[in-house]
Amino acid sequence: MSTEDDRWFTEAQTEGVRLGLRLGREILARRTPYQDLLLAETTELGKLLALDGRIMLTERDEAFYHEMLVHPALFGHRDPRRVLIIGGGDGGTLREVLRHREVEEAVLVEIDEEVVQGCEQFLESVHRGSFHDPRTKLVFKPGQDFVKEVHFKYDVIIVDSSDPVGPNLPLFREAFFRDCKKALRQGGMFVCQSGSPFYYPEELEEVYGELGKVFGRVGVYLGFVPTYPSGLWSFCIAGDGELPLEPLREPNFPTRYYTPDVHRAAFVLPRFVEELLSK
Ligand code: SPD
Repeated sequence: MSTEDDRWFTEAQTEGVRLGLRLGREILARRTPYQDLLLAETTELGKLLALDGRIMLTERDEAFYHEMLVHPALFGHRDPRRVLIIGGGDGGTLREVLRHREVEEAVLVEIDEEVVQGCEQFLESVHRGSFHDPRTKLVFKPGQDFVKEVHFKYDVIIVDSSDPVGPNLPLFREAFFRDCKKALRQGGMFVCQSGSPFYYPEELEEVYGELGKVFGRVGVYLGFVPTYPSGLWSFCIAGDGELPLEPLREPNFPTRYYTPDVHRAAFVLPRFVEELLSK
């Protein structure tokens, strides 16, 4: 941050690379029981949500991320009625899930109630009322505890977490993936964000490897999120049946990034990503 009228939010994307967003009005800045929460206006990208100094979303590009986290699994599943979301307290993933008319129930499990409260109040453009949809159930507890104890089964489990550091690490480990597999119905799919293959190839490699110990099939696909490190973003999708390389339905709602062709193309990987997955 610099002077009063020239304040910047700077994320250290690596030890030697930073991304800076010029800020306008600060909306909310507080320490919750779990993390530092910041909501602020930026001068070019709309509102910013950052947790522990990491960009979770900006209004300008959040749809790119949320659509790509949700739609390959939901359009690739034959009948996605019950969906479990771990994390995603801003409501963007929930919003995209609820756009699928097949979905009868969406359970969102978020560790930090203050994230949901802050986003509900100040990020209407992101959640669009999804917290109050009659199909939504909100649970506040660590995702790993929820899946360990849950008796219901889901068609799709989506992990919308922050990066695999500190308190988020359990959400990227084999034990958690095993509990998720138990919580999936037959034909179910698991999907998570798996970081920047450019700056953090070892994170993707690790998640891919851990998922491979648990699920019969694991796939990787890519999207573009300009405010995440390097912009090129990876997702891992896993299950015991066919991977959803082809969408089974077309969107009957407007999207900003996802199309059926983008869905197919996202699974085509550049050489450096193929190579790191074949190690
Ligand atoms: N490097 C940041 C990755 C964050 C991924 N999840 C963001 C949550 C938005 N719903």
